[in-house]
Formats: sequence, structure tokens, C-alpha cells
Amino acid sequence: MQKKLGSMAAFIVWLALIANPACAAREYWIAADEVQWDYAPSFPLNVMNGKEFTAEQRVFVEQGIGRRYLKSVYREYTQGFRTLKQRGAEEQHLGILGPVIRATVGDEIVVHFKNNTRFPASIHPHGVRYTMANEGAPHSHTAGNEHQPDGVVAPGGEYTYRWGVPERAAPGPNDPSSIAWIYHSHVDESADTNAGLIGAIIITKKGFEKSDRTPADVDREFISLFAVFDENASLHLQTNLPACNGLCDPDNEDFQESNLKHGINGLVYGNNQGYSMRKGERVRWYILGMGTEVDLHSPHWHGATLLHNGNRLDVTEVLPAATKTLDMRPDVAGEWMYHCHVNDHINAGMMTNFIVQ
Ligand SMILES: [Cu+2]
Repeated sequence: MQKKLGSMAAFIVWLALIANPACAAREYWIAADEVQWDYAPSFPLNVMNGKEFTAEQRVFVEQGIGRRYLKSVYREYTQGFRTLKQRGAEEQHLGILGPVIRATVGDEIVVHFKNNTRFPASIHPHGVRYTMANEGAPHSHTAGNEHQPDGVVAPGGEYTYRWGVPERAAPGPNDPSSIAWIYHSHVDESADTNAGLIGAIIITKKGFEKSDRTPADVDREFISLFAVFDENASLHLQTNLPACNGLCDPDNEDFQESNLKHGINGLVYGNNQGYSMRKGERVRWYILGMGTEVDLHSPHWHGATLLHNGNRLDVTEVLPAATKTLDMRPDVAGEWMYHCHVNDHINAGMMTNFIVQ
């Protein structure tokens, strides 16, 4: 009888656990895939002014390898990696970024990862709670760690990461109802991220989440990665070299310059066309940075202002691997410039438009 009651109690606890949405598993199927990426599909036109690219701009879209490169990107699949998920209109702005991973406090994030690229890869998350086996970064093998898994995945391999979402991964007292963290491959960190293996995790404050974990108090969310993709430092430089015309010496400074892609989500000179919203909406912007010393960016929105943790601004700043969450209430319709305000980066194409209807 005692035993029966015990197993009954265990069954009730198990039932409560699976029925309790506070313990939900947020399950994703994400692969690292090789794709041919185009930084400026509008070529030969610059979307910002509808005119042909100038000689100065052609350095970044035509010279050297040009505008199309082999890259590694994270892509989302249906369960069991059966089919590639197509992106909807609201995800168009994500560009080269991987799928958005969403959760709230108490959830467990479960990411089934498959490496379809020719190099080892991983998913290393920022902010959430992980053990060393779920870190997605190589460990020192000098300290008796030889047999401990680290989440680094060989070409063709698979791995399942499990990440917790405690309070310390969620918005703090001065944050809005959701915040962004970066995830990226961390085998050869610099080469992996320059190859394109990067995405965002959005954690919504407990009590503010909808069933899909988006925040209930905003109408629209956008993510922008301000980063200079350095194709000189990409995993795929050697593979991309045969596509080069003219000046193709990896040691030549002009060739190196042509491989610096100053983009917003990997798109230059207005080619990110997904930032579309309506007047009066509550719009949330998540800004991500990545890169090296040149990656000090100052995103600027024309025609609107934003709130960042209680401070008003129309320009913010972001450094490599840092993130910011800002809220906007657009009040003037228009097609507004949205660009990095660093002069050198403006000239190199770190700009696009956002549209208020
Ligand atoms: Cu910049």
C-alpha cells in the first residue's frame, strides 16, 4: 500500500510537471549550413538613392571577390531536421542571423544542433544557464577534461544543448519586458562568427510572455546586428578566393579592404528591406554587436526617438558581443534612414531604411 501511494504521488508530481507551463521545454532544430550569401542583391543599384554604386562604394560590392561569398549560417528546421523552415515577412529583416530562440523564466531551451558545414562548429549561448557540457566551446584538455563533452560538433555530427532560464538570464530591474542575448559558434570564435554563425536569444520577463514567448506589451520586434563581417578572417576565405576578379592577393591591403562588409544583419547599402511597421505601434529594437576593434557602432534612426532603460535617444552605441534593447513609438510615416553614424561605416554601406506606414 505504502509503495502504491508512493508511485501514485510520483505520478501526480510528474503530471504537474508536464502540465506546468513554467517548466516548458523550448525545442529548436538548428543546423549550421553553407550558403552562398549576397551582401547587396540590389547590385548595380544602391537602394539608398536608387543610383548606380559609385567607384568608392564598388570597393565593397564589386572589387575583389565582390558581393557574393560562401558563408556558414544557422538555419531552423522542422522536428528531426526534416525540412528547412521558411521565413515569414516578419522575419525577413533577420538577414544572415540565425533563427530567434525565445524563452521565459523557468523554461528549458533544448537545441538540437546539426553541423552540415565542412568545419567543426558549435552553438555557444550568452546569458542563459549552461553546464560545461552545454557551453559550445572547446575546453582545456590538460585538466582531466578529455572525456567531458563540450558541445563542439564535427562536420556531419549532431549534438543536443540544454540551457536553463533562471531569473539571472531574464530582464533586470531597469530592463524592459524582454532582452536579447547573442548565440554564436565558438570553436574558432573569430573565424566562425566572420563566417556568419550568429543569432539571437530573446528572454521575456515572467508574466509578460505570450504562449510563443514574445512579449505581450509590444506590437513588433526587430533585431539588428551591427558588424563588419571580415571575409579575410572567415573560415571560407580559401574557398571564396577563386571567385575573385583582378586584385586577389590575400596580403594586399586593397583586397583586404574589399572583404570588409559593413552590414546590418549582413546586408549593405539599403539591402535590408524588412524593417516595416505602422505609425503608433509599440516597436522594440534589439541591437547586437560583434567583431573587432573597428566594430564600435552607433545605430541612428531618422524620424523617431527611442527609450533605453528610461533614457531618451535617437542614437545608441554597441560594442562587440554587447546587446541593447530599445523601445520606439514611431509617430511620423515615412521611409526613414537607419544607419551606423560612424563616418567610415556610412561610406562602406552600414545603412538601410525603416518604413513607417
Ligand atoms: Cu559602425
